[in-house]
Amino acid sequence: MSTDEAGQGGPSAGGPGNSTEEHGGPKGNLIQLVTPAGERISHPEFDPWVQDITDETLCSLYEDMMVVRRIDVEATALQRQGELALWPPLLGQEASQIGSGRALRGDDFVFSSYRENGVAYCRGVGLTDIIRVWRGNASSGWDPYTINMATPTIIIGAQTLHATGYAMGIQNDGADSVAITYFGDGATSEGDVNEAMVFAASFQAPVVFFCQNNQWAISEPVRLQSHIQLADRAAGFGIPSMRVDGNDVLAVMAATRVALDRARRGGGPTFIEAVTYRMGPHTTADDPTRYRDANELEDWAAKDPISRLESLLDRKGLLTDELRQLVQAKADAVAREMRLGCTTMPDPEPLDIFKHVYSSPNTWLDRQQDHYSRYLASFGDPAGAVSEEGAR
Ligand SMILES: Cc1ncc(C[n+]2csc(CCOP(=O)(O)OP(=O)(O)O)c2C)c(N)n1
Repeated sequence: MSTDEAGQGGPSAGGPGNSTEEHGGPKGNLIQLVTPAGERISHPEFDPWVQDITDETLCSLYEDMMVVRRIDVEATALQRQGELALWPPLLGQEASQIGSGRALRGDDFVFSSYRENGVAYCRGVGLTDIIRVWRGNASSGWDPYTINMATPTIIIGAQTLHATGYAMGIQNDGADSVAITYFGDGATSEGDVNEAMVFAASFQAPVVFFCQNNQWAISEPVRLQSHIQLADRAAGFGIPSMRVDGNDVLAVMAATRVALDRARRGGGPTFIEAVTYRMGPHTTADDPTRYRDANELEDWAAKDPISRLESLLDRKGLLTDELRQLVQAKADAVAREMRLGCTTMPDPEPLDIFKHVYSSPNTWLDRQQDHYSRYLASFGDPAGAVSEEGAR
């Protein structure tokens, strides 16, 4: 069926080691439409799903991938300069995120973890909204209904339950939109993800489980999470799955479209394993050199999703100086806007923390707010001071 030229290994059946290449484990069919060298290869089953992709669209996919990489670089710099508390880079996962994000319809709904800033970009998120939480200015970055994407879930895997519940709601409404949930390889070991898949299968809910297998869950390699390929886990739930080259934007788009179409037509959930690599640290607080081999990064750098698309564009005569300049200018403009939004973001009022906790009045919370107000007021009015201890 498909070639596995990228040699992108899934989990090994051979036990722990330090490489993410296959070690004798079963090698599933990796859906690939563009090789790491940028050669477009034919795939009878998946080609029809990207037949409409014109040269222009291909260039726009390239632009989006370059822009989100630039967002990542800028946000990392902002963190290093003390403007953000933390940032979870998506470096290396641009094809997985843009390929799937661009396959969605506006009325589909996304439930993601913290790393899907590329998907958020596809949904049209405000650039300041992406970084609001990471600056510590708000407990949530945006109104989910403005872009049909819930704000990121830090609790690993919990968003899969939200997606399944939302998908059951879509089903009850008789709509043909789809919920898609993004999570990592590590999340597949969480109870929440397994429970979400049980419910999704039982109710044939229109939900796509999009797993970005970036090979690492912080310092834990995927082979410790699973001795079979992650895509094969779905069979145990009665959920069809696909294993796609996550560094091939066209293949990811094709696979996501197949899954979305199945869900829209009442065919229930699909599990997609996008085989990719987290080229950066887990977050800016992490140092991956402590637990992974430099050779591994080098191997994956050779399969860089953006270089691959550039090679394809080059083969097609589309990678002109003009395109490069336009894309660079766009990426720089986005980075500038994001930086400005970050550094000029007004600090929140201390009492804002009580907003949006409950939708209706809550006497317990009101009491806490009142106590905290008096504590804050005490700084300006020593006579009415409440001790810090008392305010706790
Ligand atoms: C329920 C829960 N357990 C543990 C953590 C701590 N934690 C944060 S990120 C992470 C690893 C997640 O890895 P993976 O699911 O592969 O996603 P990735 O970060 O690679 O995108 C863990 C264990 C958490 N946030 N939530």
